[in-house]
Amino acid sequence: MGFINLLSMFDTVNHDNMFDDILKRFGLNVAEYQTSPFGSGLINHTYKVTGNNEAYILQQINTAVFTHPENIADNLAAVKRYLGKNNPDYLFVAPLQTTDGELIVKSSDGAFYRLFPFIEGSHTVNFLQDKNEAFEAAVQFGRFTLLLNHFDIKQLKYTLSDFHNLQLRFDQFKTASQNADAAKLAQAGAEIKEVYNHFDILQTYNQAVNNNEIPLRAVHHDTKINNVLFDDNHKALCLVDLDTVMPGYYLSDVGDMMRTYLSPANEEEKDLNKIHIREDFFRAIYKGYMAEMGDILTETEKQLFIFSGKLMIYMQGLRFLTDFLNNDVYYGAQYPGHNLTRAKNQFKLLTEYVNAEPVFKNMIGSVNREILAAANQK
Ligand code: GN1
Ligand code: MG
Repeated sequence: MGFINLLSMFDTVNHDNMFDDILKRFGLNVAEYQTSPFGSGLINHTYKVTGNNEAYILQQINTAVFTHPENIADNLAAVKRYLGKNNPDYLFVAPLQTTDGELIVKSSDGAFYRLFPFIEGSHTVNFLQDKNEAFEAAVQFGRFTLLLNHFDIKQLKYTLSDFHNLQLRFDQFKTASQNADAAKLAQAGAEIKEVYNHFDILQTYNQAVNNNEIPLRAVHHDTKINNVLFDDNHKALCLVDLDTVMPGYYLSDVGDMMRTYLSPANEEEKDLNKIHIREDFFRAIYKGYMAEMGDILTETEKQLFIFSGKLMIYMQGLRFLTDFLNNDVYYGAQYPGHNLTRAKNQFKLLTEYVNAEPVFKNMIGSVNREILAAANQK
């Protein structure tokens, strides 16, 4: 943490240091490139490498989280092979190979890195203001799972086991609350109560997954808006941050879009009054995702569309709260109580979301009627 803060004090990292060895492995003449911190992910550290009229993205994998980085490389290689064969025009941003044909490089201090091409003319959106961008993103995440519909997901390794397993997240929260000191428990009293107020979410989740009511699919698992690259005309170009591509439920992808696109204020917002639901963004997500996945989702999956948002908002609230109780070991904290503030934010979002459910139901009905009418006209 301290180290990365130090780095960002300088705009550019002089390359005669830590990254030289890594960039050399990719055949780059390091004297020609400069490296600077890039992006805002909480888990991996990302840099942009520029020079020689080209650009790359260099990323250090957080191996405290991804304990088997080779699984990430294997997954992306398998998906790349499949898409390259079946959908050659699809822009899949896979890591580049070193001159030795490796997809991941271990630096002398034991850290793991990979290098991606920088997609020219692309930019990321950190604050979603345009519902068409929400639509574009939803199309991209839907298309990804659609194109992999016949890909054998047994080829995918779990890069993080039980990543979106809500029962496990709940159990981790329980353990954390048993171990936390009294002061922290008192501070988090209202949020702990919220966990139990929304216990029905855990029950619905368990019902769906324990009875195999919904299928596993190849999903992205991190659908926040800055994991989609856009062009200057606000059209989505492709997906990035593919480390958590693995078998999972479509609920993860749609639900995390709900969690991160619907409110104009993001998970860092301390002023809870700024958190509210932009209903037209829900409509955009539904239209975009269903345009791709509408024909392959099962009826049971479709019935859980609105539930997906509750699932992911609740899960993130649990995760932030758990980390607060665990002294911020996972997400880190920029100020005391940071993860409790994030948890409060997510539980406020959950309340707003639940209140909007009747509106969401109506919207789904009206979009479905539109789709049907359009189909009848053909
Ligand atoms: C982490 O690193 P980043 O910001 O892409 C986390 C997500 C959370 C998110 C919350 C591997 O993602 O699951 O939703 O923080 N990723 C991992 O901001 O834990
Ligand atoms: Mg991520």
